Amino acid sequence: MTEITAPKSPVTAEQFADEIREQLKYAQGVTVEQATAADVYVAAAKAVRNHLQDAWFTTQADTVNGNTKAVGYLSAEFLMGKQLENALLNAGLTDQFDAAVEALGFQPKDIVDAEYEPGLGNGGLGRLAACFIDSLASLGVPAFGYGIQYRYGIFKQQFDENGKQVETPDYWLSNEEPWGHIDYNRDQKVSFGGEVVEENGKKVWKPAWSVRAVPVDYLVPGYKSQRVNTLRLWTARSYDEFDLLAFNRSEYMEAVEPKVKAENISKILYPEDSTKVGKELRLEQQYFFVSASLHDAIRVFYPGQDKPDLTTFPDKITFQLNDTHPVIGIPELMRILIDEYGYDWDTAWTITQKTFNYTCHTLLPEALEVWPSSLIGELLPRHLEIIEKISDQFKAELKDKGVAENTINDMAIYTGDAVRMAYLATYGGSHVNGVAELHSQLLKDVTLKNFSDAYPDKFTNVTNGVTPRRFIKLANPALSDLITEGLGTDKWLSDLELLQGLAPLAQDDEFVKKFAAVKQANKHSFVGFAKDHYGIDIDENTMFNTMVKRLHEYKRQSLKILAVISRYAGIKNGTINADDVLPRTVFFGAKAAPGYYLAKMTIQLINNVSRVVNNDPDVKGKLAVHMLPNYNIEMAQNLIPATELDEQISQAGKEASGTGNMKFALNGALTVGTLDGANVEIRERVGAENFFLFGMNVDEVESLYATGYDPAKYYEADPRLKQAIDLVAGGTFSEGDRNAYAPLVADWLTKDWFMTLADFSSYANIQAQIEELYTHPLDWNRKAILNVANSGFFSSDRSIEDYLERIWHTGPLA
Ligand code: 26M
Repeated sequence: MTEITAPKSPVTAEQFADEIREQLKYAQGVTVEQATAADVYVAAAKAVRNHLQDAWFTTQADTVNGNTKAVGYLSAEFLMGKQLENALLNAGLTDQFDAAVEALGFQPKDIVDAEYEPGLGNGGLGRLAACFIDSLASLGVPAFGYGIQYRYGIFKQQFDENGKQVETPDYWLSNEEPWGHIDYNRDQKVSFGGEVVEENGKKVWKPAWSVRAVPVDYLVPGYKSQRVNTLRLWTARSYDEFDLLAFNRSEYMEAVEPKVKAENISKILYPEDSTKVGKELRLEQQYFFVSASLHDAIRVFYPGQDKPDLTTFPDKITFQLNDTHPVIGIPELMRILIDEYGYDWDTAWTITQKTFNYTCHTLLPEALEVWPSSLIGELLPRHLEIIEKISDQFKAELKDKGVAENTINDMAIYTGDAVRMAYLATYGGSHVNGVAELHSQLLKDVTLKNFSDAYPDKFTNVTNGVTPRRFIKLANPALSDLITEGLGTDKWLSDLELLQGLAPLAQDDEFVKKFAAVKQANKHSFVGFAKDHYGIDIDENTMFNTMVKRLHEYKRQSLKILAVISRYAGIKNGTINADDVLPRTVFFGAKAAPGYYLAKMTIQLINNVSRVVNNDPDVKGKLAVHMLPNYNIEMAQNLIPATELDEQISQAGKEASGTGNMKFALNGALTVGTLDGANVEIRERVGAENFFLFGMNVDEVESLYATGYDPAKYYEADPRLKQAIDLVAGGTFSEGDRNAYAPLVADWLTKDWFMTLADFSSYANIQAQIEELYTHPLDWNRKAILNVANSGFFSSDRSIEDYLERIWHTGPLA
């Protein structure tokens, strides 16, 4: 762990208020009297950004001139969340800001809330990238995040009167965005299409069209590190403002077509998560940001050099491929080295392989990207040739290693019809990692088994983590204060294993009561938040039970809603004595990919269960269900600290890691979960007695598949399950319409690919244990404290330390 010094207080509150006034006057052009909260937000953002500027310059200079290899994190998604509070915290300006805006006649919270959350990611993968760049800066490691500044982020989710998801565009740039520096003078040209010709025995790519990649730089301040790294997001611009020939033919609309086509590339984030879409525009996006980023890195590290010695490139920067989305970077670097800088193939290959590493974030075979060769050939003809040659070289290498012919064929990068990006990434880089112990093991044993047999040393694990700055300090200030009080220091914010010092306090009843009071206060705050944002009334004296994540069959929101329905039915028909029922409020939050039929139907079902249950006087005070719209980082920061019971109930062997699970444990929720992803490690660390485990493990799932899985058997065997499914099928949640959920019901009874029904009984049974414990608040909270105390491992700082040691082989700037 690097020594971290406390920041000096650079300004007084009065000075900071003056800086805000100055921004209002000269940048916004409004008087203090005219200023709204939105104006003050923009002014404060610019003021705090100014404070980071010198540290940003110094960090850039040290990155280029020092001898510490930098990290390039290539990611199609960075789900940053709101920036102001985080920037203030890391700049050490929080107190000055609070006092300054009060002096200007505003509430700090209103100013912070005025920021519009950028949604440049889908879920876990994008948020992980955001946590990682925070940790890199906090550890003082020189790093660049490289991605796309989409004009439209993840869609905003609403529900219609039938409870169906409705997606609306997220035009996050419609108001002034004060954080990004657009830098037209450090643009890159990215080309597409055309053909490859031979000139003087050399392959020459003659592209058909090009776009201008313009960087927008975001400052990434480290917490107490005095370092500010760069997040460089590319926006696509046209070189031809309009087509003069078309214009002269008076085809006015056609004249702007090239501009439209070019600017389309960075227009929208694909809202799929864990499915490949195989769309041309998606490949254009991937190549666009990767090509621009690689050229940018060469520009940065070899300034003004026409003939740089790029054999040193892997000593300057190591690139992490965040899933397969940036993997086209491997043939692109080959092309740059060979075609643009004249290196021979073998030298180029050595450089390329040393430069890249690949993180896999899935186990679902359908999520591993495979691109049709025809598409790559049309869009990137030179790259397809290079990929074919890499594929041939790979085959020859495997043959030399004595790998069997049919295995070699199974491992093909290029199949003739298609290119398998995960295989290209595995061969084309130095290391491959999974994101939790179980996941990395399954990658080696199943998904990439042949590769792991051939290259055992390439494979490693780095368990995910989350930044404690955003997800404890900012999200849960009350708990943060209590932790600091309990430990006698706030150093835990940059050394999260210090939380272990809280473990003895789980036996101190006074501390446990304080901890319980913090949770209650957070519940109270969330009640207010929910009233403000969703107009709903929540009883804070019920157990807050939460399941928030993308909607996917493997995550099994179905299991949760079926258990809720079963509980509802039980109370209604008296099989459960209403007096014995522990009052619960169940929160769901989940976006479904717009084309994912069963996922959207599940959302509709949850909304309608919510409507029926919340309006039924028979269960009033016992059970309430809320499907909160538009789950995003802001909601996570408000809901996680208020949650008492967290659901991590994916089918074993399907969730690569999960990171929500870590955020909940660190905020003192108990988890009900399966042995999947990082749940396994969370349970090991917090102790089996402090985790509600249920369901089949990976081996049991496998053997059930092998012997033939028949979900109907489970439906017949557990009357609670049968009753729940019958209510859905019978129209209870569709005003009598028996067809409304027929596809969902049919899927449960005949396919149930993720074995929801098989795990139902075990899940329903563990509820008794959960509720028993909850009736003993001191015992419950002792366990919750032990979850906090033993989850320090799940800091993204630790993840980054693991990457540094196992993969990147670099460290902090001197
Ligand atoms: C692919 C093609 C086209 C459009 C979108 C995609 C795509 C986008 C995001 C595919 C997958 C995407 O994300 C996968 C993901 O979020 N995986 C999650 O990664 C987390 C961080 O490692 C893990 O904690 C989760 O378990 C894993 O599901």
